[in-house]
Amino acid sequence: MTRPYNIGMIGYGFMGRAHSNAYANVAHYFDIEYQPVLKAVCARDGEKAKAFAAKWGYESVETDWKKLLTRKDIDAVDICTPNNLHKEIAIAAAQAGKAILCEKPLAMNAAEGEEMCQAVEKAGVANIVWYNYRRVPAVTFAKQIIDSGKLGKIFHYRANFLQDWTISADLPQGGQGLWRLDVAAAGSGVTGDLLAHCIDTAIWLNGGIGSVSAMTETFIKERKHNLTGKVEKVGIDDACAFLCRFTNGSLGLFESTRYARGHKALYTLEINGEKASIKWDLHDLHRLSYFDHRDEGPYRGWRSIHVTDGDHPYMGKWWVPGLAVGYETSFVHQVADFLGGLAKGKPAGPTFRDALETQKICDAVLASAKSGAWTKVG
Ligand code: SOE
Repeated sequence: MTRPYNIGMIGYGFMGRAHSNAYANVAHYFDIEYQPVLKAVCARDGEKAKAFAAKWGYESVETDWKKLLTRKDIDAVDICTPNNLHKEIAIAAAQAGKAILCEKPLAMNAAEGEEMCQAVEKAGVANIVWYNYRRVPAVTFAKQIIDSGKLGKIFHYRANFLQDWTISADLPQGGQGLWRLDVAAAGSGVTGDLLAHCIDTAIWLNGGIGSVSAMTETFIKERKHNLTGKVEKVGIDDACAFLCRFTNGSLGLFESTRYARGHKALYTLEINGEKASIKWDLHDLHRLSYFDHRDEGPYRGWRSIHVTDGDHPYMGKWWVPGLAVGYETSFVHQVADFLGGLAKGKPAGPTFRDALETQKICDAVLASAKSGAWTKVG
């Protein structure tokens, strides 16, 4: 039996498209009881919201998110706004009894995130944060390999997220599309935007992080602000690198920047264990590199596994073996898992509580970069 599950989405930028595509397509590929209905999209600019609704098939438009939350025909609220609005909307949505799918990072900082966790837990509403990379089939496969014990004891975890889109000093900060450069809207720069992804994947694959030692840099110190028209100080971190100790004893090395000329969205991770290692690269997202020391001596080497077979995570739902899927499917998988979990009474993660851990690590990273000292998480 299937039943409708009405989505009210707040915001309609890049992530609004990625999420809408997932809701629109999930039932074509996955057998789910709750079938998403694109019920309403909400944005301050009514004309733009209407155009978005027409393009993606939303049934109605709201221009005030508070009004959206009063609607009885909305089951779940998807928060795709800049980070500084997550807390207020999520708490109000929880109080209105709505399930919540919130864009990453959960909040501006861990204190805000804690309030959000308490609100959803008190209201007992389902909640998830869009850390989508967990659900790239090759990354989910990495999780299965690690959980099966094939790597043995893990010594090293290494991750990068490299981009180059903010190098020009002429690029303004603030407003639509560029709020990620405005500390008042984003909370931080690459730490909350990009490293948060790497941290979420890392703690999912390799467990908790106990302490960090970080450095950050803001290469362009002032930019014109789109909302005020004035040249203003830049408050975000343009680049951030940190060392850390995982609670399982392994060592971590993370780097993110928007100043790595030539790299657009190069998220890479590598894990070295006693018996085997794995590597993954977002630019080649359907492959997982695997090295197993137990292979017969002369044949030992890195294999590049094309993660497109029916027995690879999620892949049995797509095409025939050998045919790859892309970035957008990680969002489809997240919706499938969330709704599948809902039907079973146990919605999938990362929940707000899981994402709070990432937020605490981001806070420790920023605090360490400021003080220059090793900093404990939490
Ligand atoms: C920034 O450019 C960005 O769009 C992030 O906000 C996303 O979370 C990341 O997946 C890709 O890069």
